[in-house]
Amino acid sequence: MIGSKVYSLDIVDSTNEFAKALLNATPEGTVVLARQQTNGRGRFGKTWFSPEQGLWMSVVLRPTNPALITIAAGVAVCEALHDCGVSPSIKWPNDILLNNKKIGGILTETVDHHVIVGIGLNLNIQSFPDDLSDVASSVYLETGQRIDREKVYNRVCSQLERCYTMLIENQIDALLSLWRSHAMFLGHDVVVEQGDKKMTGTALDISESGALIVTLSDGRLERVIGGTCRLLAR
Ligand code: BT5
Repeated sequence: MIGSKVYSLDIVDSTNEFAKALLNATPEGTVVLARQQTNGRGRFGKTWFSPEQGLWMSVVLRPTNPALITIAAGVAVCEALHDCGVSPSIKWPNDILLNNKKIGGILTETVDHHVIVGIGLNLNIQSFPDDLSDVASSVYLETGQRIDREKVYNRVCSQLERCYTMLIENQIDALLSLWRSHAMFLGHDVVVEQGDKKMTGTALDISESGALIVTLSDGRLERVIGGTCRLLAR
């Protein structure tokens, strides 16, 4: 189902924006794929650097419960790269890291009953702007090997199909187990920021709804939805 209809573009502002314009007229599983984005976006309107040599795609889904879509997509991306010989990790909630550098991200947007899952992966990008070079990298820069974009794309579609099926068939335990197997920071002290709120604690687990469960220093458990998370510097 995923990828049975594909809009394959050379250049677009943002695959998520292109997908939004199609929503009511396209089947579930439609993919928008672009070689380059001129206005790629991250969460909260942040800019996403999207030159050629990356995988920039969006998938239209219509889940009854969209809560775990970002989690399912993160697992799918890790499993897909694993199938291609690369082993990245997930940093809750939506970052894909390799050697502690961000090589990808997921942007999930909901419009009415549609969910657009945007996936960005830095595959063979050879350099990054100065403001990103400390935090971002690509599979090529981290492994020294070029990775086949077509192969990664195909694996992402099949793994997303697999993880989405787990979600709609309510195999949540199995999906969360897979997520845990790729997750970094579990058991570590972290700082979590959610809007104006900043918390320090130990990342304990993920909840059935995709929240990060953090044990605060006074022993209370906090469930964090959205936001960002980083290791506590010692
Ligand atoms: C994300 O946002 O990580 C989600 C990125 C989703 C991009 C895909 S590409 C296909 C689809 N179409 C779109 O327009 N978007 C999706 P967030 O967690 O908010 O991270 C954004 C931050 O990551 C930026 O503020 C930068 O610091 C950093 N960044 C920007 N471009 C990057 C890149 N190519 N690789 C790694 N980090 C980057």
